[in-house]
This record gives sequence, structure tokens and C-alpha cells, in this order.
Amino acid sequence: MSNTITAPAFDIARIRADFPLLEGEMRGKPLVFLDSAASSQKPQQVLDALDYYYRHQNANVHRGVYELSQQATDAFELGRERARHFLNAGSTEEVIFVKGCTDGINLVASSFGRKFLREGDEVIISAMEHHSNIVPWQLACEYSGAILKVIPINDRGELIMEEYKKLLSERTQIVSIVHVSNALGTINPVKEIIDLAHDRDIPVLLDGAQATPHLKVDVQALDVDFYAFSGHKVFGPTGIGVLYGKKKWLDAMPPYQGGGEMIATVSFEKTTYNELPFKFEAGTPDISGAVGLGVALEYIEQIGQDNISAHENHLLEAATKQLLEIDGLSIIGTAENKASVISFLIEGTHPYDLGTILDKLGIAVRTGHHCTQPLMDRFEIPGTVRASFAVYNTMEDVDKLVAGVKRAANMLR
Ligand code: 7TS
Repeated sequence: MSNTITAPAFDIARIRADFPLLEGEMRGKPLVFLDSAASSQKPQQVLDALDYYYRHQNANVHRGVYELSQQATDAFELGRERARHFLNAGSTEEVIFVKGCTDGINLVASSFGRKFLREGDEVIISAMEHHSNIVPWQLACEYSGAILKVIPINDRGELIMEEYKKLLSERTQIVSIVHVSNALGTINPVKEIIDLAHDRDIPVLLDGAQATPHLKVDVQALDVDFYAFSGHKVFGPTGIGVLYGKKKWLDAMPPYQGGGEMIATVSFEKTTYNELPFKFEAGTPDISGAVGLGVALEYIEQIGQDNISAHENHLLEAATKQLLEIDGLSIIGTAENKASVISFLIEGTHPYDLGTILDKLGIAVRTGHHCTQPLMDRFEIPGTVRASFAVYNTMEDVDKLVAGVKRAANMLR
């Protein structure tokens, strides 16, 4: 079994041992978890951090004069500093805690939209967006009278860059694009996308939900204006995520929600707002979530994103090759530059039936449209079976997936 790579910092057995849930069984069989694109499992280090926080540090933040509240605030702000480091943001002022990637995109669509979108303006997205990067912009367009423009993709599931260039115009106010597609695995040429938009002074938001678990992201090197991701996909807790935003934009944008923490002073006549990043964090934040997320991000950095990518590419290549040997199987999403997501269909079978049989074998995959209905329409399919690999998956998982899919296909045909 060739499930390890040679990088010295990378030991798959040790990494797997960090994830207690992966040692369990499902339906009486050892669990083969291949749905990390939906939500990842959590390492012991994150579980311990949450436990420690609630046992020893729990209090509300930024408010109490007492020592415990100071400790909770320090733990929370350490989570922010770790998120800043993870993205290589210039300042923690630019790191806003949100509920998740969806919440981060909604914040920008709502606040940026209110300030900068007017009738006849245009917003550019792409044909491979998750609903979370479609619907918030549809709402913003509905309120403002702006128009949504969509970059088409080719049959491999890659953006057609020539079409993107044609869509950019003096009417474009913002470009909002997925970094890595959750349904196809395509890694988009985000630096080129950003540079082309910046040539016209148009800001760019990247949906980093699927990129952050796999790739090194450097918001300064990308020069990206907004970057959103979810904690639960990067081995952290649910209910927390990060929106990075360039200070110049965040300063220019109105608050998204009102309430505690986002204010400086309140009177019935006039309220003034807190400084960044608190201006965008109304109400008691997800304190333990920020603590756990910080530890999860440090966990990724300790393994090293290059090691993670190399390991996952190894699994992706092997799984792709072996699955394609199965009669009637086709892969949806064959971009040259891909992350560890494989969407597939088998002629004469329904994705849901395949997924159900795999589940009986203890193999967790996702079936359906993956919250990308317009993308499924583009390929004229109702959905796919999707296997997604994370750092803790092994070549044994690949072998079990392939054997399971063969068995399911034989049963269904
Ligand atoms: N953007 C992308 C590219 C995603 O894959 C997802 C979630 C989101 C945004 C939304 O993230 P959330 O944490 O705010 O919900 N994707 C998936 C998936 O592929 N299967 O389940 C959730």
C-alpha cells in the first residue's frame, strides 16, 4: 500500500490517529469517510481546546473587567490571530468572525451591495458556484436593480477565461468566484481572475470553502479583496468561519447587523460604530468556535499545506484511474487543475441508489446536486455521486471505494 509520501513531516498513521471518529464503525463496518467536502472530522487537538475553553476560560468577551473575561477574550483573539496567520492577512482588523462561508458571502453581498450596487450595475459570478455564492448576489441584485452575469465553463468544468474577459466592463462592481469547486474539484485560476478585475479597479471575493482544507492561501499574494471560508471544513467546529476583507473596503461598507459589540456609542438619536473588525461582529460571538478554529488552522499549518496537497493528489490520481476502469463510469469535472473531489455517474444507475449501497458498506459519500443546481443543469444531469478526500484518508479508503462502487454497480445493473 503506497499511502504515504516521502515528506518528513507527513505520517498518515499519526494523522489518522488524531481523529477519534475515524476509528469508529458505521453499519458494523470500519467507517470510510469520503464526505469531507461537506464537513471534515475533528482532531483531538481541537476537541481538547474546546473542552479546555469551557472548563477553564469560559466567560463573555471584550466586556468584563474581571480576570476570567480577560482570559476568554485572549483565547478568542488568539483564534483571530491564528486565522490572520493562516491567510497571511496584514492585520487582525481585516479578519472578521462569521458563522461560516455562507454568512461571510452574505455579509459582503448585503453590506457592499447596499453601498456600491445601483440599478444597471453588474455582478460577475460563475457557472460552478455553490448556491451560497449565487443566492446572496441574487438578493443584492433584486434590492439594487443590479444584474448578475455568469462566466460559462467548458465540458471539463473549467472557466472559459475569454468569456470572463468579455464580461468585465465599466458596469461591473464586483466579481465573486469559487476558489475550488465543491462539485467538480476544479481549482480556478484565481490570481489571473483577480488581476484582470483589478486592471479595471473591480474588487474580487473568493469563496474559499473548498480551497482552505487543501491549499495554501495567501490573501496578500493574491491581492484578493474578500475571502470567505468555513471552520467546519478545515477540521474546526461548526458555526464559525472567517471573512477576510481589505481594510479599505471594510471601512467603506456599512455594518451588516446591529447589536452589542459592533457599537461605539448608542443614543436614540445617533449610534456610532466600533472599529474593525468589531464593526461587523454584532452580538456575543462564537467564542469557543474561534478558539477551536484557531487550533484547527494551526493543525493544518503544522502538517503543511504542501504535504496535504501532495498526499491528496496521490489519492485523487489513484482513485480517478481505478474508478475509470469501471464499465460505464464517467467523471464529471476533469479539469487539469483539480483538488481531491471526484464526482461520478454510472450509466444505467441512479446516484442515490449507488450512495445507499455504499452506505451499507460503511462508505460515506455524498449524492445529489451538491448545492450547485445550475452546474448540474449545465451538464444536463440531476446530480452525481461525490467522493471527497481529506488529509486523513488513505489508499485503503480508495481501494474500498473502488471495490464498493464495483459491487454496487453490479447489483444495480
Ligand atoms: N461554498 C462552497 C464552495 C461550498 O462547498 C460550501 C459548502 C459553501 C460555500 C457553504 O459553506 P457553509 O459552511 O457556509 O455551509 N459545501 C457543501 C458541500 O459540498 N456539501 O455540503 C456542503
